[in-house]
Amino acid sequence: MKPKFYPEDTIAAIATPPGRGAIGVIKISGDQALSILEKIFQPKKPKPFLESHRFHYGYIKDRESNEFIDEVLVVYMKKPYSYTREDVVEIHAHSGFFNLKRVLELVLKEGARAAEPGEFTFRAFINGRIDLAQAEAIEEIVSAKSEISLNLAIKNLSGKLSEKINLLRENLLSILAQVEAAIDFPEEDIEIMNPPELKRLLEENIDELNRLIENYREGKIYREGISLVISGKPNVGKSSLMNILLKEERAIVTPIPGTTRDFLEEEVYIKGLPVKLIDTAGLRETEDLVEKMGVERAIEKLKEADLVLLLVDAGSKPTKEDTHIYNIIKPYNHLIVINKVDLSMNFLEDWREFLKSLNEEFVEISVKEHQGIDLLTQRIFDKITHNGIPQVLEVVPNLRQKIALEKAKGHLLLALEELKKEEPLAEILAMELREAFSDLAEILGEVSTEDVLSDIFSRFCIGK
Ligand SMILES: Nc1nc2c(ncn2[C@@H]2O[C@H](COP(=O)(O)OP(=O)(O)OP(=O)(O)O)[C@@H](O)[C@H]2O)c(=O)[nH]1
Ligand SMILES: [Mg+2]
Repeated sequence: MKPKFYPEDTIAAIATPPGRGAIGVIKISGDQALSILEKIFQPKKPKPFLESHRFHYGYIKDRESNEFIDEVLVVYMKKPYSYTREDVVEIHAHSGFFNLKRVLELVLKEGARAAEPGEFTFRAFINGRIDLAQAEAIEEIVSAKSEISLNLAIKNLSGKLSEKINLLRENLLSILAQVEAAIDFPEEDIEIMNPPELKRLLEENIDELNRLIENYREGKIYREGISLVISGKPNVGKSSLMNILLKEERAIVTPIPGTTRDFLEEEVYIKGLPVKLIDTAGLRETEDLVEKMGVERAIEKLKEADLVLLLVDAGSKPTKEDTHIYNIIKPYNHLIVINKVDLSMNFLEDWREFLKSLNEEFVEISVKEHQGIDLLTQRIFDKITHNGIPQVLEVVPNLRQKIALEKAKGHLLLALEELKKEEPLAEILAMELREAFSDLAEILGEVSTEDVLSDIFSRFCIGK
């Protein structure tokens, strides 16, 4: 949507997703919300007025045709105690796209305008009920891909990130106050500024910014998930592993090497992490045109992997070919998995030695006997989250916020540079501090451009 605010418009939309369901909600916000409702709603028990924040039972009727439209519950939320801080009405109707569309059309006929995506939340932001970081948190709640990312978004909605940013801004303001005092008294500027003390304060705040930026990296894993590529020679059990991780027979498994030709992608959760699992064609030199293309694609897929599982077969000795494949995988974040340890004729010792000589850690499993799979998922989790402990992340910025944090950090680093000079200039320090301050303000939406707002709110669905 264009992030323009048309406060005179009363807006309306279907707020529930399309498809079969028990109820569907139509939301109206703006000055005319109540009067529109009064035109189309007939309470079962007529009342002199519709009490705010109470459900009322009755019927939606078209006053022109006197047509009965639906049996509903309605709630009116008098401003400012509503989502948008405007008068808001919700009509809880029977679900079903055509029914909801009919009620919405009636609402529009009586004077509302169809809302743009995110326009309700945009109003909540413009009317000062939430800041920009909280508006983004609402979108993140709606689109959360894992419970952990949902929890993070809820924390941000409750204002955790905003609090942190405000604290940082207060810190910067008090540093700025010192520097500005020095500008006012140029004779004693160095004493007033107390460079070692300023340096300490700046470093403290840079550390804090670094922590937040680092949290972004961790949070991203939960927010967007990771992609896990299963790679290795033909017939080592890649598709079998894919199936066992998915807990369904998704990929075709046969004893014939070269079974999987194209890659297969499926979503699964590993310890709460959203994971895109990718099974690929076995890597080998081949004359078969289709298989050759599959192998090329398998190698191509490595590039998008957050983690590559290199699967090897305990049933055969490590060979030159294995070294060759290992060298292909090596540059990527990888974990080596020895499969088929159940085979009585196995070369497990050779593999252990081979991998130890390469200084590689590995996990031993048998897909067939369901052995070592829990350990494997744990190791996958550890590899992805680095420290392996499911961190209790308090405050996690999103990409836009992280970029603003990095910009702020950049200015503080420049201020630090200036401080290290023999005669640091208070004017330069003040300028960098102000820049950093305004980068932080951007996070909360106090100085956002139309483009930024447009980008954020266009990600919302209609009705939110
Ligand atoms: N003994 C034993 N056999 C296994 C194990 N895992 C897989 N297999 C067998 O190994 C054969 C190949 O398995 P797949 O999963 O198709 O192997 P793949 O790596 O996907 O093979 P391609 O798609 O040809 O590259 C099948 O006969 C599986 O039943 C295991 O842990 N132990
Ligand atoms: Mg396969």
